[in-house]
Amino acid sequence: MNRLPLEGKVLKENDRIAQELRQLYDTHGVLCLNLVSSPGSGKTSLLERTLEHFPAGERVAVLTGDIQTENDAKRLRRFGFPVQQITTGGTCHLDARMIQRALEKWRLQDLDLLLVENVGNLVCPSSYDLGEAEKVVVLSVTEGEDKPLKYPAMFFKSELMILNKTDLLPYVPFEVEKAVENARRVHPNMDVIKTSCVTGEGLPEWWQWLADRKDRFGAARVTAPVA
Ligand SMILES: Nc1nc2c(ncn2[C@@H]2O[C@H](COP(=O)(O)OP(=O)(O)O)[C@@H](O)[C@H]2O)c(=O)[nH]1
Ligand SMILES: [Mg+2]
Repeated sequence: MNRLPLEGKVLKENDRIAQELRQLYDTHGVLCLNLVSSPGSGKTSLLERTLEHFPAGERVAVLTGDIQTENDAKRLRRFGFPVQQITTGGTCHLDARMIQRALEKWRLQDLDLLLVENVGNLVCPSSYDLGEAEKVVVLSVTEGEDKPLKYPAMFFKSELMILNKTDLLPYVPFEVEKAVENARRVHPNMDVIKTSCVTGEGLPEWWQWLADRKDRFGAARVTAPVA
């Protein structure tokens, strides 16, 4: 009986903190992106290939969320950039408070880019704003072309769909055009990049997308940069 009002309150509180985070990112010129997908689509693999590509001086950090284990943080720390694991202990999404707590350990003025890997789940993370500039949804070719239609909120709220594991296309019945069409039925003109974290296909396009987003974010900032 009390479920809806309570849920509404939690989401309202989350939105308040997310707004504080957004203001903080703006003040310090940090572009925050929230990577979402089902478990196993390749979020951590994409982040590995991204960190591997960055020069040592890149001002990037990663927060990676899972219900249990430090596995993803261990995979990502190998590249020398700041990485923190957030274990939710059962919660199916990251929320803004978890991000706020994690960020207490870092100086935002040392960063230009914050990449957040959300808990693998195509439902709950769509309801929790983390103060990010944009969401990026990863869909892999083993999941079926219909997922954008089944989980529309996630695709509607994401600016970019990474269609990952294209190296597996010869082995699975998956129509790329259909998947893109479904995504764009939910989110017209959504950006789409096809990648393989195994062969490296499409990764330069993703890196370029990131660079363009950083430039666009920098140009659109409303607050003057802080020293
Ligand atoms: N064949 C293939 N496997 C991939 C690709 N990207 C990730 N994987 C594999 O998919 C599994 C899940 O990847 P992971 O990055 O942990 O996914 P996450 O749960 O979304 O973070 C791992 O076994 C990866 O090696 C890809 O592009 N092609
Ligand atoms: Mg992962």
